[in-house]
Amino acid sequence: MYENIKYEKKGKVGYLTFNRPKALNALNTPMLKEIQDCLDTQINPDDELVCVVLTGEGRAFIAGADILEMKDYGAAGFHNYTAVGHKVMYTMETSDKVFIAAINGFALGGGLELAMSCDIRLASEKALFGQPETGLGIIPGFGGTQRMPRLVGRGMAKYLILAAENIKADEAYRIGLVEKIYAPDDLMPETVKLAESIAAKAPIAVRVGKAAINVGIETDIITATRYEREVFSLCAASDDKNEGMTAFVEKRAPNFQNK
Ligand code: CO8
Repeated sequence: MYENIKYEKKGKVGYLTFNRPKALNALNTPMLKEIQDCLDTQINPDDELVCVVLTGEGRAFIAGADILEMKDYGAAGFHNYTAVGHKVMYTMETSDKVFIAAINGFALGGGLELAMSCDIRLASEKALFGQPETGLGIIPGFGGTQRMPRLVGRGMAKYLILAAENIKADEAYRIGLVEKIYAPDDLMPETVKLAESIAAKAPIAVRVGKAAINVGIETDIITATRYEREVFSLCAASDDKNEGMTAFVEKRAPNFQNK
C-alpha cells in the first residue's frame, strides 16, 4: 500500500516503519504524505489502538529531510515543504494515541524533529543525534527550534542547533533528549514491552494524561492545573475508574473497557 513506510498492527499497538533504507530514510515529500495518510486513515480513526511505535528500517531512524529534494527549493518550495512536515508533527502531538520513537540509528535534522514530536523516545546505544541544518545554510524547519528547547532547555538547544554538533546516545540520554537507551538488540523488545504496558492501562486515563501534559506545558500553571482538574473528571466518571479501583481492592488485574 505504501512505498516509503510500512504499517502493521498487533493488538492495541501499531508499528510504523520508515522504509527508504538506501537514503537512510531521508524524509521526502512522498514519505511525509504517506506518514500523514497513515495517521489519518489507519491510526487516528482506530478506536482499539493505544500506542504507535515508530522506527527505521536499516541503519537509520531518519537521517533528516531529503537534501536532494530541498537543494533547489526557493522560498515558496520551502514554505510548502515545512507545511507538510509540520502537519505530520502536529497530527502526532494532538493525537489520542501515544507515539513512541524507537531510535535505532541516525536521528538527524528532520528525523530528530520527528522524534521530538513523539511522546516518548527510546534509543539504541548506537544511535546518533543532531541538527546539522546550520551547516547546510538553513535552520531546523519541522519544529526543532521550538520542541528542542522545551525538551532540553534553551542553552542546550542553542548549543546543539547553532553548533550543529552531533551527539551519541549516552549524551542524548544525559540531557533528556531520550528517556532510555538500550543495547541495539534490546531496543525493539523493550519498546514493545513499554508500548504493551501503556496499552494495558485505562485508555481514557492514558489519553487525557497525554493531553493534560501537552496542553498544560504551553500555558500558565493556574490555567494548566484547571485543565487538569477538568480532564481528571473525565477519568473519575469512567467505568474504567471503577474497574481499576475495584480490581485493586479485589487483588486482581483490571479489565479496562475504554468506557
Ligand atoms: N537526504 C538525502 N539523502 C540522504 C540523506 C539526506 N538527509 N542522508 C543520507 N542520504 C543518502 C546519501 O546521499 C547516500 O545516498 P547514495 O548512496 O545514493 O550516495 C545514502 O543516504 C547513504 O548515506 P552515506 O553514504 O552518506 O552514509 P554514511 O554512513 O557515509 O553517512 C550520514 C551517514 C552521516 C548520516 C550522512 O549520510 C549524512 O550526513 N547525511 C545527511 C545528514 C543531514 O545533514 N541531515 C539533515 C538534513 S536537513 C534537515 O533535516 C532539515 C529539516 C527541516 C527541513 C525543513 C525544510 C523545509
